[in-house]
Amino acid sequence: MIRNFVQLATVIVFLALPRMVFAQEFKVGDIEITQPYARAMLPGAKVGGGYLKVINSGSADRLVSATAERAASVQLHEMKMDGGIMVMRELKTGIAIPANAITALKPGGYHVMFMNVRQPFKEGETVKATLTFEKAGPVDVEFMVGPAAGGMPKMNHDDQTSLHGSHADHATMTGSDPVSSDPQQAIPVKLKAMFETAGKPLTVEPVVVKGDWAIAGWAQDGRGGRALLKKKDASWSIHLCSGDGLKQAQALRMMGLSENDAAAIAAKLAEAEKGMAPEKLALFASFEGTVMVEGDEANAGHQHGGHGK
Ligand SMILES: [Cu+2]
Repeated sequence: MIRNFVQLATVIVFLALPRMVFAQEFKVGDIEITQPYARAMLPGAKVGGGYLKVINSGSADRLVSATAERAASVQLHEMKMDGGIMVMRELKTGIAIPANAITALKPGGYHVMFMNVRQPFKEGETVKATLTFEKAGPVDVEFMVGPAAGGMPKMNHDDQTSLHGSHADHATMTGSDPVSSDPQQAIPVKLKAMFETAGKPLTVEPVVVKGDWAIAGWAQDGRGGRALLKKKDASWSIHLCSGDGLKQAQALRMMGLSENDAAAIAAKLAEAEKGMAPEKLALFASFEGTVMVEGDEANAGHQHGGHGK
């Protein structure tokens, strides 16, 4: 109930103030680009996601490519479930832009991927890019950089997807199952319920907890990473997936932990991983970038398999 109310309130505020929140609108032919935003990147991160809406009031078109000065290349990506694992793949032929429709590039779906970024995007920055449509041609846009933990710049809650009532991503990822009070049990159970499939067992260890936050290492099918979890209403949900970024207190602070919690959980993690096999730690480190999974601040976007290399 409270959650719905908060969402409703957010939607009303959003509808009332769209131009104040997002002054940027970019046009080419019958195509209008609104609300381009990117997520702040963690120190050392090389890839970053970009999101926007394409409002096409003309005939069908196709977003075929993108470039940005800040990135060696920009790819068009899609996130999709594949054999029970959420994976990201490049769309070499671009993204179809249907006639007279709004196409959203958003966490958990189509997005722009900035590759080999030299200077990680910082919150508050603007990232210039050029999007090229097959028919309408090129258009220069500016992505506003929002918080590393996800969500649009200058907005505290939810983003535009709630306007379309599309919480499908959330629905599949967010469980309200009752959970054992012991996080050492509850967290592996939760992760396995979400990601384990018949041929692909998931191992979860170590799990370290500080207050309402936890970090869990995971490995599956030759891949791995670390997940940051948050306890809400007595249930743990994945806040985001990352690699070595979750080892650093400073990075954890950027993800919303207090200074104390960040320092304490980073220390616990270092202690817990001390005796682990180097191959396992290398798997954790192999997860590139940071991907939001659940949360009120942003829609579910997930890349459990790590960025394909
Ligand atoms: Cu991607």
